[in-house]
Amino acid sequence: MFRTSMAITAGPAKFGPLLFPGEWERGVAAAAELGYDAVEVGVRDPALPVLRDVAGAVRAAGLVVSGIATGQSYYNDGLSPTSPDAAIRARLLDRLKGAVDFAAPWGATLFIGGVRGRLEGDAATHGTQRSRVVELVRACAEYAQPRGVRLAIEPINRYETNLINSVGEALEFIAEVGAENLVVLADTFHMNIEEVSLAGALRQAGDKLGYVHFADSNRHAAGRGHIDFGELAAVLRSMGYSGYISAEILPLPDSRTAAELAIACFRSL
Ligand code: LER
Ligand code: MN
Repeated sequence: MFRTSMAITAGPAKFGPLLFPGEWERGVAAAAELGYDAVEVGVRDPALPVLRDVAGAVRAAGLVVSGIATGQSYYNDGLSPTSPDAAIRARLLDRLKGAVDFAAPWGATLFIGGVRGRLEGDAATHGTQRSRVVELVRACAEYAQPRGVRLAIEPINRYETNLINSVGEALEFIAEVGAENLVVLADTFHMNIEEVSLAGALRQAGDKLGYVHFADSNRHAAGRGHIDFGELAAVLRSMGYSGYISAEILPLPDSRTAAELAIACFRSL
C-alpha cells in the first residue's frame, strides 16, 4: 500500500491541476472522508495567516501535510530564481525558507517545480541563470536539512519550462547542487510528454525518488487517460518506494468526483 495524498491550494492559484480551488476547507474534509492519508498544499506566501488555519484543519481532520507546492511565487508573483535582480532572488529564498518552516512539523517535502521559472533571453546567459537557481536551491536545502525537510526537484514538461524537463536532468541538477536532502518528484503527466519510458524513468530516479504525482496523460484522475498505473505501481514496489502517490489533477468533471476517481484508482494498485 502506498501513502496517498491530493493537491489543494491555500489560496487562489494561476495553476489548474488542483482540487477544490478556492475551497481548501472542502478539500481537507473530502480528503479525510475519502480516506486519503494526506493533502499537499500550494503555498504562495507562507507569512499569510491562512496557513495556520489550514494546518489546524488538517490536524483536526486526522490528516497530515505531505508536501508543499511553491510554484505560486513564480506564477502569481513573478519571483524567479533566474532573475538578475538579487533582491527578487532574496525575496524568493525568504519565502521558501518560510515554506520549509511550515513543512517542518509534518516532515513534509518542499517541491521545487514551477518555482524554478524559466531560462530567459539570450542563450549565452543561460549558464549564469542556471547557476543562480543552483545557488538558491543549495541555500534552501542547507536551511531545510537540520529541520528535517527534503526538497523535491520536479521535472516539468517543455511547454511549461525550459529548465529540467526529464528525470535525467533532475538527477544532474541534484548532483550539481550537491545536497543530501534533495530528491526527485516524478509527475506522470510530465513524464508522459518527456520520457522515453515512464517505468524506465522511475527506475532511473532509483533511491533518489522522493515523491510521486500520479496524474493521467490528460491530467485527469489516474485511470481516466492512457497511462498504465498498474505497471508503474509494480515498478515502484520493486524499487521499495515507500513515499506518497498524490493526485495533482484537474478538478474534472468536478473536484469531488476527481478526488473519488483518483483514490479508487490508488486503492486498486
Ligand atoms: C507542479 O507539481 C506541476 O506539476 C507543474 O505543472 C507546475 O508547473
Ligand atoms: Mn506535479
